[in-house]
Amino acid sequence: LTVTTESTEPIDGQKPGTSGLRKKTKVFMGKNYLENFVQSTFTSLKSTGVPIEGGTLVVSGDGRYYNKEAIQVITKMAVANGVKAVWIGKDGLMSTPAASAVIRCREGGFVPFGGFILSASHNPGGIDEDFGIKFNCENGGSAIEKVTDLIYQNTQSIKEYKICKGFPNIDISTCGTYVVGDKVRVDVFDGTEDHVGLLQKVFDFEAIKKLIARKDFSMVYDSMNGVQGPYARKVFVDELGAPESALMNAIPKEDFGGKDSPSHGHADPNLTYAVELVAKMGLNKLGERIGSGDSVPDFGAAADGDADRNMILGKQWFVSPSDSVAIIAANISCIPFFKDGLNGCARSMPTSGALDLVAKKKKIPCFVTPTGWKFFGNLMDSGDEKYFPDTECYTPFICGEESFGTGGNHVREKDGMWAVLAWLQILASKNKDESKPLVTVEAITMDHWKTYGRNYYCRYDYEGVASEGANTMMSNLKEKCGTLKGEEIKGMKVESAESFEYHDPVDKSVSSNQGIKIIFTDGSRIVFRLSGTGSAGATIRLYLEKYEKPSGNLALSQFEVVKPLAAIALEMSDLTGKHRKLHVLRKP
Ligand code: VG1
Ligand code: CO
Repeated sequence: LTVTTESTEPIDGQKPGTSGLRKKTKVFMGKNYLENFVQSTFTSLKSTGVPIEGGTLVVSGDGRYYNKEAIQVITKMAVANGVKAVWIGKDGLMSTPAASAVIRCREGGFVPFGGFILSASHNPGGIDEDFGIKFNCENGGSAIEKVTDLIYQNTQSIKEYKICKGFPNIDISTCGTYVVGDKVRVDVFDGTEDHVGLLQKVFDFEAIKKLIARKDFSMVYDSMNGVQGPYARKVFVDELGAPESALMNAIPKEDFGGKDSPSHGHADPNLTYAVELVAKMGLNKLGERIGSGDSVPDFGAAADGDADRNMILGKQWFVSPSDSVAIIAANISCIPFFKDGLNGCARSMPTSGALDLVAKKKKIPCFVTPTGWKFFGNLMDSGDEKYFPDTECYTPFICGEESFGTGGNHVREKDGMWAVLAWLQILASKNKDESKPLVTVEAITMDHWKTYGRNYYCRYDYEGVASEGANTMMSNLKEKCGTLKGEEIKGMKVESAESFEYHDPVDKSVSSNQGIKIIFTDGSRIVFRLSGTGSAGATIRLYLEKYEKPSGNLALSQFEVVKPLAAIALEMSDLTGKHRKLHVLRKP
């Protein structure tokens, strides 16, 4: 196993965003692009004392184009950097939450120091689309900013990388253990094992099985041709007894079905892209009912490309992600893992305040973090004496984001399958008696609103904006914040305006410039922020929210309700309708 040291030069723009480094696939395929990032990661880890030499590394991805090739390159570089064991999912596949589960709990005689997840999540895949890579640490969570900043620094000064060119390509289509040369060991295994095993400990599968067996209950699950297919088959069909026909698009594809598929290759579980599922559930793209609903299943759900996102639907009913996490929190004792309740919960800042209301009633803290799952990790690790000896423990813990991400502390990533099982478990617990009519997803949502009120919510995405213009807009808004307080705009008075800054209560780190947050005296809210997951240009996200109390009108169109806020937001920011794309809509 001869190690070669190849010379290289820094490549611009290798700064990880909200969730890793994402670029056009061809950029990743360019000379040294992947190699520079991987070497910079190893160098950073070594400099902070992570035991790479002799260590175990997990490498897998969501199966998009270039996944398999990248795995071979990373394996050869890992070995050259001293790694002694590499763990790879069969066919190179592992969903993002599954990779987190493998890093945290797989029993293979070694404890991995982390893993590379190859994914650009919901972004389309293919040679002309997107590829991505991120490093997850020993806790199974995406590297925190301190680490990604260091990796970025190293990409700017890199001069060489190490690779074992002679290391054989591993046959990742066959499970097995490959021992190469001086006792380097590569394990290829079924990437669903650990994750599904863990979920069986979190949920009561028998109870869910009984729900699925009810004659008056039917469900469908859309894997959107992403990595979730094999997991969906194992969980819903093999374990829970759902018919094969409950599975949609369950075969992972390198392009997630491509441009000509109903989703246009966007494995993104929302009303816009999960076209087939949404139609099957008797809804249109705006979340409005179409047709009589007669043959519509009682439950529908979908995952994104790397299966960390989820969408929850009932019969002709859409559950917004912000509501979903709140409803799960309100019903948390239905789930065995949380039978003793929660110690804390969290949401990203742009996510609606529905969860806060539940937390208040439960008298537990609700943390508000910047966008991106990595900020939840410290909160979930807070009880870990090894890292945070003097911190209050916030686990058991759940958290969510408005962008269809929900999860708990069983792993350190959002978990699309977890969210679906959480809903099924809640449904199962409310539907134990088969002689009574089914308590539906809609009824559970309505009940929730009648108890807590409804946070009408809408998000607009302005895609393909020039970066410079977007940055100027954000800095103008930041400047305006200083004088907005007390001002009246279109009949609404500003209560506060600020650029969101997060102070991590566990490691005390500070993250600034996480979005502009404007709150009005009636509690309504406008948030602006720049996306950190794009592969080119900029995307501005605008989030609007208006709260209605339990006794108020809970059955309006959220689009109509937030319209006045949209008008104010446009006036403040000089955004025009030109790039606007409606992202999330819901209508009862
Ligand atoms: C988006 C979402 C964010 C999510 C991130 C990663 O980030 O808004 O909530 O955590 O994607 O999700 P941004 O910076 O583009 O707004 V995934 O499923 O793409 O890993
Ligand atoms: Co994802």
